[in-house]
Amino acid sequence: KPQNIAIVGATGAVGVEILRVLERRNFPVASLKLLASARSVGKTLEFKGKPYKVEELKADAFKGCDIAFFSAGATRSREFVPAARAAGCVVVDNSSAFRMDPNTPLVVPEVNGGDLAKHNGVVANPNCTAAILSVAVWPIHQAAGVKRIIVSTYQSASGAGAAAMQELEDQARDFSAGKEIKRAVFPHQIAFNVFSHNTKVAENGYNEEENKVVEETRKMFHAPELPIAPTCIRVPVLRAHSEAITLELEKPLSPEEARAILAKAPGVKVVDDAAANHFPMPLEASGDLDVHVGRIRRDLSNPNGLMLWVAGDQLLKGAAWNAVQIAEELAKLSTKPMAAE
Ligand code: A2P
Ligand code: 11C
Repeated sequence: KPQNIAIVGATGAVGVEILRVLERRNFPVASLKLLASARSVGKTLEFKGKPYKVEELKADAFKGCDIAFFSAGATRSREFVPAARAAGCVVVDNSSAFRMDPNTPLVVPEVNGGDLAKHNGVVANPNCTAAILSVAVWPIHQAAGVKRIIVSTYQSASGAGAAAMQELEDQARDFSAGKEIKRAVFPHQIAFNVFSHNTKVAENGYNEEENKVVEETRKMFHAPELPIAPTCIRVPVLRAHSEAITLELEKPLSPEEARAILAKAPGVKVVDDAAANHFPMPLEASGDLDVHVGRIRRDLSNPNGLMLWVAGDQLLKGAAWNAVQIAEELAKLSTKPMAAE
């Protein structure tokens, strides 16, 4: 049945993509409410060729809504998700606010869609790096048991929002024109540079992004002790994150077997043409709902090792698409006849 939808953070990098994915999937929309800060009141955004006015996010905005997509940061989620729930709305939250709450499912449908069966009005959408990692690693885990994950990331500007993407473009333009480079969003120059992820480094020596990758992947895999060693890095790419992944498995898995498993895995596209030196690239992964996986090869330093190179659109599988996919799965569950007690 068509749903009454609200998008919180509709003007942001992820919010705009949610609109596009709802169109692309022909999601049954009865009504659409676009919410953002007071700064955006007066703006309009298009959905299926029609203009919709952006309204200010307020607690009373959720009356009559069935599903609210939240993508305006954890502070806004903590403040306004309770109002959405009180209005009877199911929330798909893209922020980190509820991800580690034991009563909130944290879901990538290809990995742990079954966890959607039990929620209390909020489903959390994982961190984009964790989502992309888990889509690629889960099928291998099913086949050969992953004992340890080592992952280094190459994260695009889009992970830090629309203003960060603009900053990369502006810096590249200013650099090329020989002008002084200005910084506002990132702590360091992003154009023609690479730096450690721009989140705070915690006491354990890992930054917040790295700690999220560890905790959230463990939660989705139902593997609370799974050893994961992450290094999260920002690179001057506009959109789509890449990840170099080394897996230690319970039993050996040949690259041929891994390729066959990944070729059949939902949400995965194998891009692995050694002859043409053609492997996953953020430019090609951008706009694609699937996570691209390639460089599928042995870890020559470990008989039970396997290595992968992955690129996934962080705004889509890492955020907007995963959120809409959750809503699609929830709709399927709610239309299923209830099992007899
Ligand atoms: P706005 O465009 O009005 O600032 P991004 O991740 O691309 O930076 O986007 C963040 C999203 O969160 C935007 O839609 C932004 O709206 C929204 N947002 C930021 N601060 C607030 C706020 N205080 N209240 C409501 N929405 C907010
Ligand atoms: C980045 N992955 O690329 C982050 C953005 O936990 O939702 C998303 C942060 C999160 O900077």
